[in-house]
Amino acid sequence: MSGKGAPVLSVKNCGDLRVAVIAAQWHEKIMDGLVDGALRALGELGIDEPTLLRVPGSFELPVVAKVLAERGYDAIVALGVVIRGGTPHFEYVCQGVTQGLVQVSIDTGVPVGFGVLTCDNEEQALDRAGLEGSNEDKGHEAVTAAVATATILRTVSEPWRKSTE
Ligand code: DLZ
Repeated sequence: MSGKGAPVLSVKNCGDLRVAVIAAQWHEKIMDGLVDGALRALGELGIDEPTLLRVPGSFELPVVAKVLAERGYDAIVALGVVIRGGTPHFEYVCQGVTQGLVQVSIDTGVPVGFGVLTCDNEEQALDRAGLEGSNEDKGHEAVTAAVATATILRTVSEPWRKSTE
């Protein structure tokens, strides 16, 4: 999947949203880039006190996302890096985390930003990690998408609010 065609999102009036970032711990350098990008995006949006939780691996992201969504967070951002190995384990972890996070967002109505890199090798992941020399910044992107979606959902329940002005 190419990063070409990504929208430039304008997100306003979101400084009061409660946002949690959950980050796996495998592949430390790449994860550091994703977490930095996510926190930078939150700062740019005026969300100054996000919750940041670390879980062991990407497979553990959905259960924590579910509990946080049920505790009243307006948006959750899940960050992880899964790199293909020589066994089918990669497919099981990717499928579990992806379906788990989709299920959390649909079941709870809380948007979950998908910042989980699923790559064939470390080079691909580094290119998406928001590090110096990376072409993409998926932690930043996942925050912006989740918060944008939360503001849209808020205009549904509070129609007098505008999400982009
Ligand atoms: C076991 C495992 C493997 C092989 N690879 C990764 C990976 O590339 N990225 C990641 O986030 N987690 C990996 N894990 C750990 C699983 O996500 C999970 O933490 C363990 O299977 C324990 O439930």
